[in-house]
Amino acid sequence: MTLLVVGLLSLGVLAGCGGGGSGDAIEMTVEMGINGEMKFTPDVIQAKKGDTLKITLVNKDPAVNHNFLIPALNVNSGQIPPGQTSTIEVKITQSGEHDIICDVPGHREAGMVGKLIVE
Ligand SMILES: [Cu+2]
Repeated sequence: MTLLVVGLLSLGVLAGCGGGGSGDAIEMTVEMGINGEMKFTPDVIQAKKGDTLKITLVNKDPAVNHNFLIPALNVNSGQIPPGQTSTIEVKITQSGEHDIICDVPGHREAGMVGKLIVE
């Protein structure tokens, strides 16, 4: 029940904040650890150089901390406990394909990786 309420609330927040905007500021949500799986959802993010991404990170995992790093851009969310949300801003300064990882021990190896693809 609590999870359902939280889910509905976050949908409401997304609907409230989404749409339109100032051109190069892009809001998105990345969920982590859905059903306890070592995954980012989505695991591919596309952007253009010069964009600023406002990424809301939602740790859906029932039991495990996760984090979100883009080493090439010096992005590190810090630890996000189960059920918690954190928002980060990422200024896209380099084109190319950048790795996204969770560096909690064992998670990267278990497949908790993604890509930021910058045109
Ligand atoms: Cu993780």
